[in-house]
Amino acid sequence: MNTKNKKKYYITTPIYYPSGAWHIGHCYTTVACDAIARFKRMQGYEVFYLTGTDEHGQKILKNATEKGITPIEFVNPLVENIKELWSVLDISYDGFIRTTDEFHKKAVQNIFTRLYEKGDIYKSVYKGKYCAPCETFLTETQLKDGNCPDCNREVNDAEEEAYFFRLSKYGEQIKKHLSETDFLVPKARANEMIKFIEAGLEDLAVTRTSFDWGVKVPFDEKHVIYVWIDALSNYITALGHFGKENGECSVMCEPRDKKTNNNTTLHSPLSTLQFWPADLHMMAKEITRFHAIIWPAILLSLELSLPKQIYSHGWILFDGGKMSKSVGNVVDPFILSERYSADALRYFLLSELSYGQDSNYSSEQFLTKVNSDLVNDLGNLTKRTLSMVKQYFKGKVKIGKETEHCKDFIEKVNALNGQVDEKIKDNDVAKAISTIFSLISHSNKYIDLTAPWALNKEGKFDLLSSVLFNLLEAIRVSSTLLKPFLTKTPSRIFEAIKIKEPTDFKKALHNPKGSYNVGTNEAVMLFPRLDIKKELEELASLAE
Ligand code: ME8
Repeated sequence: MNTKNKKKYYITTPIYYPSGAWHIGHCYTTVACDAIARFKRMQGYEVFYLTGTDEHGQKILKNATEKGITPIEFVNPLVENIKELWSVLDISYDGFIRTTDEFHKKAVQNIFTRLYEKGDIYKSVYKGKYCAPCETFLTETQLKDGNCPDCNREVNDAEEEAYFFRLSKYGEQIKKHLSETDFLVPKARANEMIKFIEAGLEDLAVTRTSFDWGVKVPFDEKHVIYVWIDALSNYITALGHFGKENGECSVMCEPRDKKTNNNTTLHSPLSTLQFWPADLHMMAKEITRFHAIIWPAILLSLELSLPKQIYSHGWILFDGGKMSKSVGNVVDPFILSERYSADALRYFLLSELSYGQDSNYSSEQFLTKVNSDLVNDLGNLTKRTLSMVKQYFKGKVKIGKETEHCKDFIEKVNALNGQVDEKIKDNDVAKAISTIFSLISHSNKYIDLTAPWALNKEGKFDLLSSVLFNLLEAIRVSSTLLKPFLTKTPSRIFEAIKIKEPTDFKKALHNPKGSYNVGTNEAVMLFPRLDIKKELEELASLAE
């Protein structure tokens, strides 16, 4: 594939801690980034989508020790499991990085040495507080009511020899960048970060000596590099920066779906370096500070460009992350996708979290959303339209006479692409998908308004053909735009309306069709209607 002249787009999720069972919270960021990555690919960008796992640190060591196994024995099955999860959810990542990858560890050592040689890392004694769950050293001023400002849990006194990174040196520069640009969105989070910097940035302890599950400081091996320098660096080491042979990228996956160009692109090894700076780092709000303050400071010190944007989304809230029997809340993504399909789970996640906001998860909300949007709106529109085209025209319709509301309707269909693109530019996947679904629900209203059955009775076949043609156009355009969000359903719709599945927006959306021949086969059932009461009982038993 010739990728020489394509515009590049680099998007990342956080690298997740393999410390316990994966839940729908982890899926949120990964599915949201996947939708954006697929959207950009369909717009013709050469995309690099990176995800992975953050495997070092005290917490993981503790979990492994408690189980009587080594840390790597502890993380390996969890890493396999998350890859399986991403396969179930059709995540089209181009690279998967593990912080235990040899090339990454070497690159982190090179980064550490570069920072040290620059004079931005120095040795001193760390005295202060440490939050073990967040693996974060904290100063007194950072504590909130004596507790960790991020997780609100208790902190311990700590004192040890450590290397420090001169974070304070970069505070003003980062503050300016946060105030004057859209570097961090939503803006409210940028304002929080500005306040944080104004309260006084202190240098950051970046090594530890009390445990050794981590990357060793190359010139002082009793120190391990504390997790955040190790973890944040993944965004550049994955592309080959600071590697032994600078430019050799070791995390690339083979393209998984060449046919539809839907998944990954095979990037030539040296070209991956050029994906930096990232276009978008996405994460939830609790780790915004690390991405919006510490990471830029490291990059400034390394004299690399800053990422173009950081989007910090809200949380899916559920009973402390646990499945709850009393309300039947299942947060295990494997169970939900197996029972209701990966597309149902993708749809729910993508549409549920409003831009930057939190949202409570409940099984009831999930099931209700599937029934109302996927079964009623999308499923019914496809089924009703196809059965009318078959009944009235033996499957064949073409563009014809237009009434005033036909014109309005087609204008709406034609405007959809631009509207969805605007939302994606804002990283607002929920608005993007709801914009598509509002056309779908509007199409159902258009059926009621134009009453094709009456047109048939009155013998207005030209108009009837036109109405049904317009509906097929709405289905075709909305399914094309839905492809980045739902990965299986649009293919089934294209099969049902008998057109070739589009692989890029430009060709598909700028070439309106003049006619359809959908054949006379039985209509497809996209999503079966759920009996909510029964499903809640089933889920309650699965949540045990
Ligand atoms: O913080 N709602 O890893 P982590 C929404 N290793 N998003 C959620 C979520 C929820 N309930 N739960 C998890 C780490 N997430 C570090 C990151 S990056 C250099 C290092 C998502 O396993 C969300 O993206 O705790 C959140 O920021 C991330 O998982 C935290 O993952």
